[in-house]
Amino acid sequence: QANRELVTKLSEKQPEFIYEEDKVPEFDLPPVLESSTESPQHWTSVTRPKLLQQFRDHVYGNRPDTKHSVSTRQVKTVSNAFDGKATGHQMEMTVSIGDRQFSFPFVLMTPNQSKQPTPAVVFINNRSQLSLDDVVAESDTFWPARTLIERGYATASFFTSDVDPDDKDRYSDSIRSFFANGEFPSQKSWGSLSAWGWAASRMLEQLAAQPSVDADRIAVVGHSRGGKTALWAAAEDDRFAAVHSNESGCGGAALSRRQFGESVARITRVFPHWFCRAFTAYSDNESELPVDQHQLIAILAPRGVYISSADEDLWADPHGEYLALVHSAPAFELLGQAAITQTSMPPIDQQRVRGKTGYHVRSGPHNLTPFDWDMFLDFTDTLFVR
Ligand code: GTR
Repeated sequence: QANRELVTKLSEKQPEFIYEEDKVPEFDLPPVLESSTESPQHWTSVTRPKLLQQFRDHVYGNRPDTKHSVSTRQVKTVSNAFDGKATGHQMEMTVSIGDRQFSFPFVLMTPNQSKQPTPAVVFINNRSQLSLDDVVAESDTFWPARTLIERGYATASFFTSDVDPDDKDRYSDSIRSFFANGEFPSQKSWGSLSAWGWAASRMLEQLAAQPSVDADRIAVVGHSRGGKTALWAAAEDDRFAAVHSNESGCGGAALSRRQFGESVARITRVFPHWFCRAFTAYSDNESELPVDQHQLIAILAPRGVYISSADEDLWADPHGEYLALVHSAPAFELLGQAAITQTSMPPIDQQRVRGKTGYHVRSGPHNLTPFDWDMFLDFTDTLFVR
């Protein structure tokens, strides 16, 4: 589907990366199910936990099991945000281990006039720190809090770098360093994506604790590095009922073995802090990876998974993102759910939904737009309808 001119331009500018389908190497994908006669019980108790552990050990890292406690403080409340439709809270979360503490801000918005408990969205904001005042002033469409409220969703969000600085040279300021008491991460310990996913789970708990929120209908949404995080957050935490991973590319929804656009070698060189150190071993060696990203989506079954791409965002490999979703289908089907299985991509700007999975490729560049949000909320509305 990709626009020819763009492919030529990118291929000339960055000849070391693959931007053309016929340059994609041949590969075999590791299977989602261990056998064609696998039972749902076997998947849930054996195959899925094994895959999850492989993703921890080889891609995203293992979270610490250090005993800790979490508390929150209300910094400011606005009870009539969005023409009286929402109450907003500027919050601060503090994680304590012994007498050491780590704090970060977050914002929580709940609809004012909901008769029944509402669904909710955790948004992983990788772009900027937004204060409650920013959110109420609607200065940003990246996290369209008003739209979410008007569509009947509560929502909470934090800025990734407030939890784990998005900078390979700032480990000492991260929650990972805090948990490790300053010790350098081992080969298999968590990277920033997992730390951000951990924070997404804390947001889920804050939303679930609101009397107006239905804890069984909480989704997690992220764009790009935030989209990689959203998938991993939901893999680690099955309390998330749905995921939207927008243009997440390499280390997100895109199949690593295709090496299309961003590769494992490039991502681990430029963003080594995102993954566990062991992932670097698969640079230019993708066929040795014990897993690929379709299995990450499979781990999320039978929950709702929505993947989206942008047609000019070849760096994130739209086709590879779509194929990963299609190849995750056996897990959904085993668990009695329908999922997208069609191998050809849907037309640009048209949503495809089948059962528990959904997809669109939007026209235009890498971004999370109101269109992407609308498509995702249309999808979750089908899942969350009561
Ligand atoms: C790019 C990176 C991608 C993607 C993107 C983003 O520089 O190569 O993996 O995460 O940033 O987060 O916008």
